[in-house]
Amino acid sequence: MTSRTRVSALSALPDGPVVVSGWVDTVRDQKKVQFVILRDESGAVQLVNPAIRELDPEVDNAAERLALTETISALNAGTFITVTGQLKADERVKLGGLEVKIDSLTVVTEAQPEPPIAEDSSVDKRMDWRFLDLRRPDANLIFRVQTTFEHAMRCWWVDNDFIELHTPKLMASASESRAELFEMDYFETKAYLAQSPQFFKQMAQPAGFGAIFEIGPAFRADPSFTSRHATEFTSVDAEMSWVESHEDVMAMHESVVVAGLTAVAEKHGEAIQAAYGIEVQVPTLPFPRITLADAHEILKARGYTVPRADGDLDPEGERQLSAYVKEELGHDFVFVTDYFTNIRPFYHMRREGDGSVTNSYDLIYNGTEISTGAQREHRVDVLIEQAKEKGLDPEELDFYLDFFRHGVPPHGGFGMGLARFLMLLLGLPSIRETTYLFRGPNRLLP
Ligand code: AMO
Repeated sequence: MTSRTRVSALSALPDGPVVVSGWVDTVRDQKKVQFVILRDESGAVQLVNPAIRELDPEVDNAAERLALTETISALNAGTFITVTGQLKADERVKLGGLEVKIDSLTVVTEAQPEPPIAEDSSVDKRMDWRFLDLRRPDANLIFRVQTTFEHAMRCWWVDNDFIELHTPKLMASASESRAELFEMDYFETKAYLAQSPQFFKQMAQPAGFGAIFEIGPAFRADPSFTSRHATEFTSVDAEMSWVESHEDVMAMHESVVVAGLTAVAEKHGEAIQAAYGIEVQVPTLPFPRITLADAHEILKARGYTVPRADGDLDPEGERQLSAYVKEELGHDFVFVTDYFTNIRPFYHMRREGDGSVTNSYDLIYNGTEISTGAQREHRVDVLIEQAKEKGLDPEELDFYLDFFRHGVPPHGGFGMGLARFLMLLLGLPSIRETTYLFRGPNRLLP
């Protein structure tokens, strides 16, 4: 490792010699002076070189200085360089109030002269050249925010005695439904990519783990081209024993979200404001709760009738309901509870005394669904009936049903899309921006 100083650390140093490394952002090549803006993962700094344009015998080290001037003139944006120079604080320098006067410059790897993307390139073009797109400081920030958010959620769970799991993504059966299922050859048989860790996170309950979480990949063969769907996404999941209803799951869920957002606001609030013009709001507890039936009434009163015959909220319904909650309750989040049985999977527990609704919820954030959660049905005979009713073959589910045949506590949990959360937090138009490498029906590269 060279003893380079990260750009963000320069301001704490006294004037004097430094080594900085990064890529060339821009070059201003004036006759008498050259300026290079150098970027690294932590920020940008101005480098300066008093240029000489010919061999002048009056000047010390004229040959070296002429060579340096010519090297700088030939630098392409994107070229990675290492510079040794003299750091000097100077209030007049707009960029950070300091600059580095170059003593020597090494071209480490050269970039081609024409960058393949510009700031106004289409999102698809930018995704083709994602590694260059990610050099934008505001793109870099997204993944710093993601790191902080995940870390804070993980800390919350660890502090509350949850066990972290890594469940397999190769499965012998569908985990959510036969729809949107990736099938693949697996030696003499077929395998399926996990649509969620649903079955295996539930398995931790009869395993006696008490409470678990997982942050990992999930796959959906979803052919749609919306701003919120990917064929591979990172799913944030939790599951815990001894819940009395979905209410206990929501209480855990909202605490985890608040822990994540508190850390993001503290660490990145200013940077997010500067990059995206958004003030990170740490939501108050508890989040509002509205039943799905009431949500329909609220929307109707606003002049919007949900078009879906099955009663599920469509994207416009979610937006309108969020707008209502924001106006009336000043909250960015809303739990929509008591989903109708016909639009929920077989493993959701139905309401005692009213089989038409489930002990379940969706969490909506700034107008879009980010999560589904529920209390699970843990009585095996009821579970088998519900599976049959949903057109599933209990024999295919036998390995899962076994989890409920040898003692299991009542339990519940949720799944939450990480990229969706970040998109809604930062007010970005698509999860393509908040996924490191997006995967969609026509994107497998890079
Ligand atoms: P669900 O299918 O609603 O529930 O998924 C949970 C959350 O995962 C995210 N998500 C997606 N993100 C990007 N692209 C997709 N194609 C995609 N599909 C889902 C969303 C969604 O709200 N097992 C249940 C959860 C549970 O009950 O614990 C499940 O997977 O943010």
